[in-house]
Amino acid sequence: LRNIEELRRAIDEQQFHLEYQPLISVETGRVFGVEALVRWNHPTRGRVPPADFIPLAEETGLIVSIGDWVLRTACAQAVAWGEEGLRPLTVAVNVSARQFREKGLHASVAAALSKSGLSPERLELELTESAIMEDVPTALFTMNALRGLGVHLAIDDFGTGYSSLSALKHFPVRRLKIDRSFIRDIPRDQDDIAITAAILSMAQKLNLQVIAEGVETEEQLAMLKEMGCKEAQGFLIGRPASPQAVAERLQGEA
Ligand code: G
Ligand code: G
Ligand code: MN
Ligand code: NA
Repeated sequence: LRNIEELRRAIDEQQFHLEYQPLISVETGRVFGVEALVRWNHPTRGRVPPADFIPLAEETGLIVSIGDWVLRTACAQAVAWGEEGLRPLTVAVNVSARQFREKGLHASVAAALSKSGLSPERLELELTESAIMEDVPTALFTMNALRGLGVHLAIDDFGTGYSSLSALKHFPVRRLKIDRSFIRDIPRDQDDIAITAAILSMAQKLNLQVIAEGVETEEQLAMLKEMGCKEAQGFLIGRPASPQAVAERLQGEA
């Protein structure tokens, strides 16, 4: 219970900040976007990993105000980078199952866009497979409404839930993010290679982009490239980093 109070205080006292992890094109190595990841710097406990507070935030509903802050901050940051002269990037924001079910999500996204002035097509919302498969008709309605704002949608942690392939066909998503558990043991694990190949082939037929998450080694990146995976994310490519570090990297790339 003490944790709930601490989480509330963290929101009020703005103890959160965002880091941004690069998303690259495998072919060129160029950064095309970043994923925003929330970080909690607790006044006495130091850095609290998201895995230690996102679940509690979900249970208590506090994720809604945290998520609202994340959306506003990420959109504002994307605009700030532009004002520094960086080329336009996609900014991806995680939306948890609870946030996805809340009626206020659409308004929260719309407000983040209008307050920041970010062009909607630059924002991508990462939805989890389990959140959208829970109630497909409702999910479809919500996703179409979000698309109506002009933002893009991605399915995060893809392969860990049970996507009905027929539902996938109807979802207005642009990108699948292959869960890092399938990438971890590539190129050693033949099953993981087969699963990744199946996702790539299905995505191609459905006209979806695919990004491999959790790429940590050159061998993984080389294998993914050979398999036709066009996008990657992971510690090899870049750790989640401050806005300043992202700006420096992009300036170096330009
Ligand atoms: O950053 P890290 O890999 O430790 O994140 C752990 C988990 O927390 C991941 O599942 C990630 O999606 C989730 N997470 C990180 N930032 C956010 C956020 O801003 N909102 C939500 N809902 N989840 C987040
Ligand atoms: O669930 P989601 O995909 O949003 O989780 C993102 C989390 O994955 C972030 O917390 C980020 O720190 C973590 N992450 C990103 N790249 C890697 C990687 O190469 N290896 C591992 N183990 N974790 C990663
Ligand atoms: Mn994610
Ligand atoms: Na993921």
